[in-house]
Amino acid sequence: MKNIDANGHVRGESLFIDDILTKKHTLHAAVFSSPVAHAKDLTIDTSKAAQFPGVERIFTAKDIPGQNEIGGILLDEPLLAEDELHFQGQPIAVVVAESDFIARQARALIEITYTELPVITTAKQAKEQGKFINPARSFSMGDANKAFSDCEHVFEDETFSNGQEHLYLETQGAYAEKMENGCIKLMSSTQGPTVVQRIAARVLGLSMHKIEVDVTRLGGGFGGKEDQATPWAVMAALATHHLNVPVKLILDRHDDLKMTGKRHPYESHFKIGLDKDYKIKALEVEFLQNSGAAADLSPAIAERTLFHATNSYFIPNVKTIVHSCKTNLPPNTAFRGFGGPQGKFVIESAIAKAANKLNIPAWKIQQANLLQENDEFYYGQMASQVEAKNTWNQLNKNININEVEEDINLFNDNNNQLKKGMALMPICFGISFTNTPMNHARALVHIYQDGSVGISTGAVEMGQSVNTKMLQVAQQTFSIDAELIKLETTNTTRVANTSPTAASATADLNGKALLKACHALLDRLKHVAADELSVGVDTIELKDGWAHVNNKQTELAWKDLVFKAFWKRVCLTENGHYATPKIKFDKTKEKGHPFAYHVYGTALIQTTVDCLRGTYEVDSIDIVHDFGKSMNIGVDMGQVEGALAQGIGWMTMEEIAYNDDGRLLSNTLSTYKIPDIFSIAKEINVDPLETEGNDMAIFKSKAVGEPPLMYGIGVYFALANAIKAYNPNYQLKFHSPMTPEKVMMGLHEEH
Ligand code: MTE
Ligand code: LUZ
Ligand code: MOS
Repeated sequence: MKNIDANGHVRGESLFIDDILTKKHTLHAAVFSSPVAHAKDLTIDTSKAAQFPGVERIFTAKDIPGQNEIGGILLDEPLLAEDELHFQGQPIAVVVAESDFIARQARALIEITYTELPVITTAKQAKEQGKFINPARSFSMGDANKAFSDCEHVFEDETFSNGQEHLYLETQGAYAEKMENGCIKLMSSTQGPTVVQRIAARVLGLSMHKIEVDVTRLGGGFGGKEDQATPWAVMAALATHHLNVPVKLILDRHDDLKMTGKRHPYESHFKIGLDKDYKIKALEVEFLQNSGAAADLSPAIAERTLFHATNSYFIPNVKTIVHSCKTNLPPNTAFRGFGGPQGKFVIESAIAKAANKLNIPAWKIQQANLLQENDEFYYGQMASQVEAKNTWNQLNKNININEVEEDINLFNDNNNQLKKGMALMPICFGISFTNTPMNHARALVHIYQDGSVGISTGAVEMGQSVNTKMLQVAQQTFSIDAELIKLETTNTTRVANTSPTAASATADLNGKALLKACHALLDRLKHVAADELSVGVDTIELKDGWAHVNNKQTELAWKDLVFKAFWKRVCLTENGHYATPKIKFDKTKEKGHPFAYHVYGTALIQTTVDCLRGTYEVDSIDIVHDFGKSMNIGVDMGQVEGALAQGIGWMTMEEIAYNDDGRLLSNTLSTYKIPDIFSIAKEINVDPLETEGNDMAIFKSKAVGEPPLMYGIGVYFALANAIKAYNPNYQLKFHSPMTPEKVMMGLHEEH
């Protein structure tokens, strides 16, 4: 089935926040934010700005009727600054005016004073000064310390992986309307409608039942709207609450880039130990996460970094620790992979370091250490239905790794200006929110008396086509024409207490809830059909829009059956609830079974570096990916390609830069470059691994949203290998992204 939004998107008819037709008297808001990264003694004078023609009112922290607090995991972040400023771009005031343009002009007239304080921009500085978001977390298995002394080879080094801007096409925004009895309706571009509802209620001092959040779709989220869509919606709600007219707040790109957090940069230190057969016996990693000025989702992201610190390898002795370091940058947040990519970059760096020192290809170490059935992940879960070797072997069958390596060596022997490099990149990603209580969902299904169906779930459509998958679940269960089924908006009054659309688990959680609801309704309809046809209910099947008895089609059509059920006063509405079984995690021991299952895959990346210019191309990426039994291969292939492009961008060209004052330098799309059609691979082959699938996944179709991003990490190492082929003195460094400037320096460094 094609993405059900395809026609609307192509015609420009799909609705995003800015497309909602605003009501008469709607006002527009713009956010005034901190020009400095760290200060105290803030005073705010809005009098000049308030007199600007067309300005209705300017809101500051004083106007907040409830709690000035938007933190989710920790209560450490105000909606609007009071006395202290903690990052450039931190919201201070909301200007509400007749138009967007007026609001933006007026905000330039707001005057503030403050006393500046020293600024911290890197995780290392923060650690040196003892500035942390929360206590460090540490996972371990075996005894790494002791194991190192038995190792034949031990290597250590430092790594850095940079942040990443989400660059969703639709910037952050919301539209708020006052309803009767002091209630507020919020249209928000959020991955977490319940997060917005809960925080809006807290800030306004209202109960959650007075706030309704409605989400049609997002023009991309990528994690950037899991937590950070909230403040803008709450600001619009605050203005509506006071002014009693609708208020729209949409960040322009410049404000969005400046005010919102990004993927976390990490500075890390690893130590890896191998035996004489290149088996990894011990690993120690210290991760320094640059969390920014408030917790946001940092503690959860730090946790996932630890979970993925061993990628798809079995290592018997591991000790990892992560510090969430408090800096004066915008609070960094969820981004596709959620700390997993940062964890994997370090283990892959460690393997590359070892390979380089031992003068063998890294893939030999990777291959020798792949996870096997019943290996224990170092957080206690036993590996099952492991596809690490299967994806590797199938890839090797598709494209012989040895031959590729020989071809590349031959090419490099015969070329001076161009050098090729290859790398393998296996992935293993755990599916479930690592915070076990978040793994549940609900779905509400109405069958209308004419036989059409309306579906509401907690899933938010953000381009990943989750609505298409939800429609497929209902369509396949009822066996009716897809035209009869409609996906409703995601709305907190229809489906409450939702977890955000995140962790790649949305289709699983909401799909399983929906499946339960559909089965309950199907069962009721079968009883009605059995009654109508005077046969046993076990003989009934609903197929292709008709009731069948013992596999023979009857005269009873879906629509007539539904109407008869309605006439018999059978309930045609059902609410399904699903909570992932079996998962658990004990934080006091840091052990458990946190994931429903893991997604595996292996990629082979080939690159060419132009050693005169320092430029490069990704020639090809061959992947064998574990989709389980994909329920929509078109959609899933799209997810692999999109994630891969983002992974390549993160590792090669996307370079976030802050100066020492905490000012974002890469604050426009001319200074922050994301991959285009020319910079992703010239050839991408994605081969689905044949498997039985996994029962914990919806229709055995595994989660696909985030894992393939991590194939992009291999591009870094393929490029490093190409540089090495040109310059034998090149000392492998683990400092991403691998920009052409870095390639150039690597090509010509002397040691
Ligand atoms: N695909 C598109 N087109 N747009 C997005 O914003 N977000 C990604 C991924 N794929 C995203 C996307 C992220 S970060 C996640 S967690 C998953 O989709 C969430 O959706 P799922 O749980 O339905 O896979
Ligand atoms: N969000 C979250 C996530 O709150 N918990 C998670 O474990 C997670 N994992 C991936 C992406 N988002
Ligand atoms: Mo995705 S980082 O879980 O929104």
